[in-house]
This record gives sequence, structure tokens and C-alpha cells, in this order.
Amino acid sequence: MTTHSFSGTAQPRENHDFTSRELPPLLKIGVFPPLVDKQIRSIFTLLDEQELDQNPSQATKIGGIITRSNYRISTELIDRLPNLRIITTNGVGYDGIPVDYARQKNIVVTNTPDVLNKAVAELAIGLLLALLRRIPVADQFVRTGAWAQSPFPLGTNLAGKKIGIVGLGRIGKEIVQRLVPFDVDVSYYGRRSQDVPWTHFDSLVAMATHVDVMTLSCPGGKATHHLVDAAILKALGASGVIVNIARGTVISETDLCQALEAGTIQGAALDVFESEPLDDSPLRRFSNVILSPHIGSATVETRRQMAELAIQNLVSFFQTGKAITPVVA
Ligand code: 8YV
Repeated sequence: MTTHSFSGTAQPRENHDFTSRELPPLLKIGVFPPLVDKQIRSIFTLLDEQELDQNPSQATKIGGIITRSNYRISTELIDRLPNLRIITTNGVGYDGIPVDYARQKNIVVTNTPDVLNKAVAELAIGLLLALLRRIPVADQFVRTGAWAQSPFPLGTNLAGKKIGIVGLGRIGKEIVQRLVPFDVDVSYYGRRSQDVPWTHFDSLVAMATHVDVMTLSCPGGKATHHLVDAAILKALGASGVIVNIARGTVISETDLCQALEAGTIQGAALDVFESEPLDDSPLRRFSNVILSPHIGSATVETRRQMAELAIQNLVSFFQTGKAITPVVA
């Protein structure tokens, strides 16, 4: 990983000169779990946007933004902060941050890769098994007493399925590592073939045609926007299912709803959505769709590690001019 090196010589964008040991106040964008909020406040003074609006003079004191990967940072917000030098997100995705604009302004952007891979991969496996065995529906079947009327309908095995991974990055590889013991056949779609023992497809429609299950673990952003559309869903087919733990923007939700309505695919398990929190979307209507509220990394252990890495990035940058995990977009 290339480390942005300001070698301590990065000049603040105005003459507000931090002492080498001083940690400036941060602007907090987003709601953090209490344990994470407490962790960050033990090191930094935080302001939120409301406090900044009430005290505009604080803007020149803000040295960094700390946020979460499911929030968006606007260029207008960046322009409000003349001494902003770093934007740190809790999360691996940085599609909500205008990285090119930040770079033009000599602002470092950091994320928290790797520490969340296992948690996100575990959720993907959990969602897939829940989808194939219809666990949420089965739970309601027992709770409502429907079991007394009839046996629960048959599900389907994970064993023997053909799995297609869209985005064989660090999280994608963790998913595969957990899937292989289930006796499945693994393929992956991505720009380049990798030195791995699984089948590479450079055509998504070809992989969708080949597999029974498609799991999305690619980054969000322009390059993957609506990568999965009506044509891909049609290729996945009537017994096909899709699991999305990447970004909601990777799937066209309009096309997905139409495919579910028409029975073009068997079902879907979604942890992420084009707009979050999910509104009164038609997706809520389908019993063959499992919905979870963007909880891929939402475990105590993982969020603690993410916050720790985010804090380390900020402290390291303000004290040495170098971040630990800068993004290289
Ligand atoms: C959430 C994620 O952003 O890491 C990512 O990119 O989407 C998740 O970890 C979570 O809200 C991070 O705090």
C-alpha cells in the first residue's frame, strides 16, 4: 500500500499552524455506535455539523473529518473548512468521499481496510444460507402457528451450487474461504484474472449464466454503478439468487424489483441499498427477499478495530504527516 508521504512538510491550507504534537478538533459526519463515539472522543475533540453551523468561527480550527463509509462528504463541506488536511472514514468503502477533489486540495483520505473483512464475509454467508433455507420465513412460520396447518416448504442446498463472486478482493476472498467447505463450485468476475484456483470470467453476463448464486463484494462508485441490471438478472435465471454486501448502487433496484415480480430470479439477500435507510421500497414486499440494515461490519469487535485504525490514521498523520492506510483511488 503506497503511503502518502507529506513527510511532515504538508503545509496547512492557511496559516493555522498545528504544533507537532497538537491534535486539532475534528468534524464528525455521521452517527457512530456509542462505543466508537466514546473511543474517538477519548482522543479528539469532535464537532458535528450543527455545532459548526452554530459556531462558524470553529471552521478554521477543524483539521480533519471523521466519518463512516455509508455517509457522503460533499465538496461544499470540504470548502467550508480552510484547514482541513485529512478525511478519515470508518469503513473500507470511500465512494462517498470526493477523493479526486480532496487530492486537488492536498487533503489525505484514509479508510479502514482489512479489519472488517471477516465480519462482512460472515454476514454474506449468513445471508446466503438464510436465503437458500428461507430462515426468516421459517421463523415466522413457527411463531404464527402456521406449522400446525402444513409442513414448511422445501428449501435448497448450498452444497453443490455454482457460486459467482463479483469482486474477488480482500472481502471476496474471505467469502470464498468460508464457502469452499460447503462443497461449492467457485467462479469470479473481475477486470483481471488472479492466481487463484477458481474460474475467472471477464464477462459478467457469461458468469451469471453459469452460476446459481451471485455474491457482490466489489467497491461502489461509478465503475460498478448498476453493474447488475435486467440483463444480468435474466442471465442468472429463475433458480438464481443474489447476495449484495457491497453497495446498493451496484444493483439497479428498479430492475431487481421487476425481476422479483416476474419470477426472473429466485430471490435476493440485501445488506445495502441505493438509498439508505431503505424507504417504503417495493423490496419490502417480497417474502423471497432478505433485508438487513447495512450491518456488514457491525460487530463490537470489528467496529472497535475500525475506530482504532481510524484514530491511528489521524494521530499518525497529525504527528508525522503520514497516514497509515491512505486510499489510493
Ligand atoms: C459501513 C461499509 O460503512 O466499510 C464499509 O465500506 O460499508 C461498512 O463498514 C459502516 O457504517 C462503517 O462504519
